[in-house]
Amino acid sequence: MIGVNNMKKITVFTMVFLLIAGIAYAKDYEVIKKAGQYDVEVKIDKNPPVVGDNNISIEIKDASGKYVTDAKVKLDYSMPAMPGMPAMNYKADATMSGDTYKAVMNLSMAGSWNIAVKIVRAGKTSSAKFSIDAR
Ligand SMILES: [Cu+2]
Repeated sequence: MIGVNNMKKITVFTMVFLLIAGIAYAKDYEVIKKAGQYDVEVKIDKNPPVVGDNNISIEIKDASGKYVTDAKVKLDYSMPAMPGMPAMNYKADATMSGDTYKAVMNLSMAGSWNIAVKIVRAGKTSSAKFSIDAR
């Protein structure tokens, strides 16, 4: 028979296990890309990305590894036309927060999306492009 103390131990153990499993599961979706001379690290808080709001954080470093904090950063995200659906194109402006640029990307349907992170700095635009699969 399981006593009250053992029951408590099992409960605590289960809670710790679920917490660790939850943290592992909640790991951000990460993409590392080059945009011209810049190293771009994109994190999406939903993994996999979802239909609806996805919070994106973007870190940009220059060739010497220093954070770039004086750029204008925009997000273009699109889905090419498919049967019964015209091409969809959306834009979002990122805002600065510490060393990170943040934006919210609202995906209107599941499937493959093309994303371009556009970095405008000193009159030049550099882009990092990648695709995601939204669920
Ligand atoms: Cu579509």
